[in-house]
Amino acid sequence: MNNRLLQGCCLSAFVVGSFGCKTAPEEEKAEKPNIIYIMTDDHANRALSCYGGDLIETPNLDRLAEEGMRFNHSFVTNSISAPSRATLLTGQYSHKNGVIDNAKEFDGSQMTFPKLLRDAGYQTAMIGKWHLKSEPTGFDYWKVLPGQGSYYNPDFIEMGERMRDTGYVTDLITDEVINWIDQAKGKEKPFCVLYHHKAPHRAWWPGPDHLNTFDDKQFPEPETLFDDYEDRKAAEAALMEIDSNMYLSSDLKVKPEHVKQSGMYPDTDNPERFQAYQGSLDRMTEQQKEAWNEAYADRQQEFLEFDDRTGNDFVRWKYQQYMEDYLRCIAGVDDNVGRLLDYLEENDMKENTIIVYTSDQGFYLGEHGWFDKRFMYEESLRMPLLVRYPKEVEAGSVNEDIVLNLDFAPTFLDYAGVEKPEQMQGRSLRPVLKGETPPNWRESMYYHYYEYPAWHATKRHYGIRTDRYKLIHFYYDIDEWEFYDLEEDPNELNNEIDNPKYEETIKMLKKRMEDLREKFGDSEELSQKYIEQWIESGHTESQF
Ligand code: SGN
Ligand code: CA
Repeated sequence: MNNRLLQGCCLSAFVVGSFGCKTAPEEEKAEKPNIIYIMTDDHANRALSCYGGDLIETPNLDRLAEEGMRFNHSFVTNSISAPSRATLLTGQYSHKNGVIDNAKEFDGSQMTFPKLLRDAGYQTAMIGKWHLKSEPTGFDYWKVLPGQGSYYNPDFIEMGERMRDTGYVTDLITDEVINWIDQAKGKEKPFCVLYHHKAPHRAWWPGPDHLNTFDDKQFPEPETLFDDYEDRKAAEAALMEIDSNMYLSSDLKVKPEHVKQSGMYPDTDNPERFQAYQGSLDRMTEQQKEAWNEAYADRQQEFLEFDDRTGNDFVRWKYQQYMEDYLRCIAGVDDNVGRLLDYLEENDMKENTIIVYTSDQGFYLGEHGWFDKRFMYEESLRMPLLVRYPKEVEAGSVNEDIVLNLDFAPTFLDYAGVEKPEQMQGRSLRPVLKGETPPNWRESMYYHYYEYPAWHATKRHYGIRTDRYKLIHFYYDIDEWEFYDLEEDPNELNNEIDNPKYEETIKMLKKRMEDLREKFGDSEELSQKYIEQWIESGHTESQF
């Protein structure tokens, strides 16, 4: 037995409260790293400069990439919020942890990594967007947004008690995280905090510090802004187009009276949306509102003066406003992550703290003409993933392995010296982070999305992705297969499912996908069961 293994044994012996070789608490603290897991909501890779995006500079997130590892093939297994969060906690696919869609409640009695870390002597906290309906379990401290939360002066639930804080959500969540770490750092035990932002989730309301950021910027348009969805029936049926599914009021911040004045009401907006817009404004203090109205005055003018609000130029204008707001929210995240990084440096905590930066899934920034996520196409499948841990991760390294949100739980347990429970379906990234990817690392990933009919009308589908190919099956009220050669067609515009050239590859992928379904315990029967449950609970229509 080598030294590391021996150490591991001692640690787990101590952890389970056994006898034999006990480690002193101070020693244990020195050995076990602190863990800070940062997750934003809907942050697309293209909106980080370290991923080569040309939309925004993110100097603080880039610091993590420069001082740690950047992953280029980090994927979500079900591209939507609550399922992604349940997978993070359990290390299991949605059909195993039960949260297959945003409507499901997380069963908090399940095994989760925070519970296991706590048992292993960690102090644990969960701060920010939770979105799992049931109360958080496994945390010494939690303070979460109810549901999706609000951007301005948000309500929080702190250990069961509801309150309203004054300020901007990204700043407030960061304050709480720094405060919690500040008291946790003096204790004997290492800590793990889940630091979950609401930003940059729809409806993209930027904070007071960034109301005028990008005022003069013209954002480059994605090549596929005017996609015609040829040979892609599910894409065609989706309701997430900037053109026809983005609201002037609540999404684009055009005042309801101006929408009415333009003659575009009631065709393109509705009273609920007006209310949503007004509701967000009503949360603001007088001072916040004044700053907001001043910053958004120009947009009202531009809108009212727009010549033809029916053509492609108007879609382009909407895209520009969308990018302004979305990226302003990201700028707020970047500042706040910077604040946390500075705090860690000032407090000598950089070396012994693992920091992970990721998002609950990716997002469309105009690709295919869209906003939102859900599809297994690249922009929403991919998540940013940056990991800094100076002790084991080479600064400035870049990784191309396929890694999944299933892997976080096993990774954190590995660092804490806790054995991975059998039911966890991911793998520890620790060797990958060390630059020693095991030879039997996964060569493909399995995906399954369920929430339909529902928001944005994204049909149910499952699929497989390798480093080069992607095969997707859309089912339920459709039976469509899609196949993409990502090397030839990175924008996924050419569905090659009927191209004889790929016949063998497609056959091989179908087989591999069946193997993965079996390995992970997914099946047709389960898909059917979930459809029945969904319809029974009254979800029969889609909205946007
Ligand atoms: C809200 C949004 C949707 C979004 C879902 C899920 N509508 O319902 O656009 O797809 O959240 O997002 S909104 O008008 O209320 O903003 S998720 O990230 O939480 O899954
Ligand atoms: Ca999300």
